[in-house]
Amino acid sequence: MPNHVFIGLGSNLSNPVQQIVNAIQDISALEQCSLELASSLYETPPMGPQDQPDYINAVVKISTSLKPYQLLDALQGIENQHGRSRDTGRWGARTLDLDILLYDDIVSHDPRLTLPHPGLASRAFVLYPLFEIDRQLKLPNLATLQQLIEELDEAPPRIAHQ
Ligand code: ROI
Repeated sequence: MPNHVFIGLGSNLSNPVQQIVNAIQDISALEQCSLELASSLYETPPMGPQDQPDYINAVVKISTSLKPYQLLDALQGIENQHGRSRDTGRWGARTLDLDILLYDDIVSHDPRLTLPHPGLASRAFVLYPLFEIDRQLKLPNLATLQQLIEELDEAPPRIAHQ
């Protein structure tokens, strides 16, 4: 399984801790995917509209022989199994959101799959869990994680106790 991929997980509806624990299990059970690392679960204030519950966020690293779009389809299948509704809008509450953050060092501007993920560099709820699992991570076209975290000027999110 030659390709290394980082996936961001987020949930703020229907028992978010359980959603994330189950989603990590579902990702490890995907064909041609093997789970390498999983971060802690973080409790994070909502970015965007504030009239929604706090989120649970995490990041996992997998190795896979699925191509980027095959993996994207598989992850959207997991979101759908978790009852993800797409009508709360782009910034609304959700049972499960799975984002491909990095796929090897691919840089892509395709609207269906932009890589690295366009929110990666500016979101504390992504950068801190990523940094937890890979302190040496080099981002294509971007600064180091350490630099991005310093630029955030935001305290680390709290780790959720399960
Ligand atoms: N805010 C946080 N803290 N975590 C998320 O995963 C998240 N996802 C989203 C928006 C609505 C942008 N806000 C978020 O899609």
